[in-house]
Amino acid sequence: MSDYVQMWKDLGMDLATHDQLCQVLPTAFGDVYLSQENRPEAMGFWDFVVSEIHGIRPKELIEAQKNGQKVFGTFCVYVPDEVVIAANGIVTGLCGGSQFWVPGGEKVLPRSTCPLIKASVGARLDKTCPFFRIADMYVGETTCDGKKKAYEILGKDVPMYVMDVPQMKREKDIVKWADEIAEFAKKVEEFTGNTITVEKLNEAIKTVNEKRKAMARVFAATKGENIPISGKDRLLMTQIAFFDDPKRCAEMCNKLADELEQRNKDNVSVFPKGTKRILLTGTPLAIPNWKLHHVIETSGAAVVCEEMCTGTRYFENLVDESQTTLDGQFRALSERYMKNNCACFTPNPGRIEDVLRLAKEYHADGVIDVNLKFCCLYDTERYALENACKEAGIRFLGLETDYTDSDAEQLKTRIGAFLELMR
Ligand code: BJ8
Repeated sequence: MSDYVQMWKDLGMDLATHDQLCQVLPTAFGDVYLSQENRPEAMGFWDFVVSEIHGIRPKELIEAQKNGQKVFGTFCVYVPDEVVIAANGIVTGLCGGSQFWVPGGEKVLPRSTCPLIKASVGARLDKTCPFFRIADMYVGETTCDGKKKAYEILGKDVPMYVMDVPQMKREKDIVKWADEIAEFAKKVEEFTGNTITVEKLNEAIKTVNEKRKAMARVFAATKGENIPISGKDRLLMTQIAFFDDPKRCAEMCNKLADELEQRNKDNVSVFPKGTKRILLTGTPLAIPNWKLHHVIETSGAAVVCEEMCTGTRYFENLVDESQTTLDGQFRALSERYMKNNCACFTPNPGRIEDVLRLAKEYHADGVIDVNLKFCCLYDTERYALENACKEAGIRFLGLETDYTDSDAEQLKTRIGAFLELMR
């Protein structure tokens, strides 16, 4: 990535500290990803993107900015990309998934904050992530308390817009979220200088729907007995989807799906027959958090699906494309986004229904619920989820972890014992 040094300098990054990150990432990626056998050829695209993670896409974004486009950084799957795209803006995910950034976050946040928030704040304050430097505006949301307060710190030296996410799902909440989306659209118009028309928003809705459909095809490939792709590889595809151009993302995911569907026809599996199938649920796994998938898949099981924001919550449910007024489109967006079942809602029976449904669809032998330390929302929801799984006769394991490797051995032992029970 040395070709990008000047670009990083121009972005005001801390090059010495950033170098340390650049040194560890290839080894971590090699150990976790390149050690796998018989990977789908189409994964070459995502391997390349990771090898240039702080170079190739940032360069594209900077070029787009030179051509007058604005970049919006987001932290949650409730923020509707469609609105930004309709105003000729670009969306990039900003959630931090590395322990490297956590100490920087701990300088200003309580230690008892979830690692995702600490890493995101650390990445910004330590000046070691180009995406945080490039974004012209950050878009936050009122989901959990930790994020809400962190946005006050993050918004100190960059324009910050916070969307007020309802905490319940009554009709009046859907109306409220549609209003909130309409207000966000006004802000985006003002910031980009571009008007959002019905036609442009409809085109953006179709673009994002196509991306969702393509990702859904990749996921669907592991519903059958044959497992043509590892959970690790599918997770990487999902993680990169938050950063990539949506049209290219759809194209590459469709290409991967074609290969996986052919592999299924030819019975090409990346796991031996009879490998135990795990449905993972819980808090999101932002790049480069591959720890749990790695432990599970090197313990003799396969992750066949993720009920997570870095999983099915990101692409399930399409936005209605038939609306002919902006109000109708905002309502359609609200309805789709409010189908997302984050633990910040109360009550949140939809997530439990999703987990039970997905366990069936993907023929899971067991559910592992993973919680990032100090996320009390998902931690508390575990009680109801575990009971529902037990009632449905689904084996359940609850785990809590962070971004460090200090609990890797303990995780291996607990996951190993869980798999042993299944056998
Ligand atoms: S829709 S899961 S992306 S809020 S893990 S920061 S909730 S303390 S990331 Fe999330 Fe949107 Fe919900 Fe998804 Fe807070 Fe919990 Fe940390 Fe979390």
